[in-house]
Amino acid sequence: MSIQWYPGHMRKATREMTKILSSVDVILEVLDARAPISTSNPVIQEITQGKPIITLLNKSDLSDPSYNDQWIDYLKQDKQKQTLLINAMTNESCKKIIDLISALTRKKTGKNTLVMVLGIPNVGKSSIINMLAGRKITKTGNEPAITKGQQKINLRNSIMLLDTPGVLWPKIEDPEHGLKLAAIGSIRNTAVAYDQIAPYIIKSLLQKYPDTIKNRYKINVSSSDEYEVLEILAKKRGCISRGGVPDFNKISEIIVDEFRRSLIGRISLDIPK
Ligand SMILES: Nc1nc2c(ncn2[C@@H]2O[C@H](COP(=O)(O)OP(=O)(O)OP(=O)(O)O)[C@@H](O)[C@H]2O)c(=O)[nH]1
Ligand SMILES: [Mg+2]
Repeated sequence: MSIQWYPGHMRKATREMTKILSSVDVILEVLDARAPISTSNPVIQEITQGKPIITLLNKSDLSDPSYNDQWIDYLKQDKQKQTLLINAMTNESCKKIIDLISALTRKKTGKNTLVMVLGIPNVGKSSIINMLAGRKITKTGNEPAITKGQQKINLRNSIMLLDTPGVLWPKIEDPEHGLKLAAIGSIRNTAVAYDQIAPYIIKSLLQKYPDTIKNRYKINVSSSDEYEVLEILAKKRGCISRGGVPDFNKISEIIVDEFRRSLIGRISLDIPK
């Protein structure tokens, strides 16, 4: 089952990004540090070729710290791009980002530097703009498609930032890829339901982070079957429908929410080879 969530505004946004690209000086490509490969949009890769690109691995406070540096090393193999690991909820990385932008545009004189911020939905593009501006200037929110159109923000140091709506591509062929994007909140819940995402999260935890389930939910997991574990969790959390059957929708919503808020632990879904 491939996943399709490509509403009209994304098609329009991709067209508008392509149109303005010739006047863009630097691209800030935002990826989610929990899934740096899966959050990289092949269409964006294609249209931005030849432009100076700074890749920001955002939400590094949510990803598995033991993989963060490995991902940076891996991404640095691409000599066309500069790469930084960041957390948009703090302003620690502001100076580094501004310095990199300035270094890439040093030769220019007299005119503003236009920096376009690109990425799939919910990776933190608008939050990064607010961090760089030092104030809440663009709308953010923990669901995809918060930003609906381009917005220019003038920083004091002759840098003009361009916020853009998160865009996906017309069809995500690999179902696991789609589930990863849904797990981190980049695909709307109406396109991939909680009771599809939660079994995927549990399966990933059982394979890669088995202790997290034990620690968070205080259960002994002897089963390697994600549905059996979900059933145990439903009972433990009181998610029982009339007639005593486990309410899979309810427990699924809880698991997805706790995963997204990092309550289960700092978990990465793309694992470096
Ligand atoms: N923990 C954590 N949360 C973050 C970080 N960056 C952004 N967020 C949160 O992630 C959610 C999405 O952030 P936005 O800045 O709205 O994301 P966006 O990429 O602009 O999303 P769209 O406009 O919908 O494409 C918000 O709830 C932010 O508070 C981060 O580095 N760490
Ligand atoms: Mg936004």
